[in-house]
Amino acid sequence: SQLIEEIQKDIYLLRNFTSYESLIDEVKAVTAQAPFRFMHTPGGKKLNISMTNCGDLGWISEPTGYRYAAKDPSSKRPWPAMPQPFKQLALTAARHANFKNFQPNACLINHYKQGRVLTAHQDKNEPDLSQPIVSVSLGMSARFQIYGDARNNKPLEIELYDGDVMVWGRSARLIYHGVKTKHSIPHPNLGAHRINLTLRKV
Ligand code: MD5
Ligand code: FE
Repeated sequence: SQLIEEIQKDIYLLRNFTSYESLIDEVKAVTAQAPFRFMHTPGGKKLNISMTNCGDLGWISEPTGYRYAAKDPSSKRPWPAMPQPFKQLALTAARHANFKNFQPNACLINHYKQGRVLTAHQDKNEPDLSQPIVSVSLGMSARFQIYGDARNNKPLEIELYDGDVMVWGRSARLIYHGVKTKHSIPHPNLGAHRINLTLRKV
C-alpha cells in the first residue's frame, strides 16, 4: 500500500514511490538525445542547475525570456518523446492526490551537483493552472523549501530522497519554492548528483 501525506494544503508527498533504478534507463535514453546543458537567464547569467526536457514541449531560458519550445535550441530537433514510464508514474501519483484528469505532455529534467541551489521562484509559464505539477526526486537527497505566497516568507523545509514524488496543484499551484543541496546525502549508485523530473501540462 502507498502512503500519501498532504504536507500543506494541496501539496502532496508520496515517499519512496519510485527509484533511481526504476527510471535511470529512460533518463539516459533522453539525455543521450538531449544532453543536460546550462541555460542562461534573460539577464545573461548562467543557471547553476543543468537541464534538459522530453515530451511535446520543453522549458527553456534564453535572452528573450523563459518559454516552452517544441524544439531543443541546442540540436534544433524536437525534444525526445516522453518515456511511457514517466507518464504512467505522473498519472498514478496525480490520481493519488485526487487529480483525475492530469494530461502531462512536458517533462523538465533538472540535474543538481552537490551545493547547487534553485532560488525561490514560481512556475507560472504553464497556460492551464488547473493542471497539477508532479515532481520526481532521484539520486542525492535535497532540501526542498516551500515559501508560500511570497519569496520573503520563512520557508517550510522538507528533505526529499531518491524515489520521493510530490504533487502540487489547486491553491498551491503558484506557491514560491526552492531547492538546496548543501547538506545532501549522496546516493549509493548516482553519487552526489540529484536528478529531478518535473511533469507538466503545457
Ligand atoms: C526540483 N524543480 O526539485 C524542483 C521540483 C522547477 C523546480 O522547482 O521549477 O524545475 S518541482 C517543484 C514545483 C514545481 C512546480 C510548482 C511547484 C513546485 N509549486 O507549485 O510549488 O528541481
Ligand atoms: Fe519550480
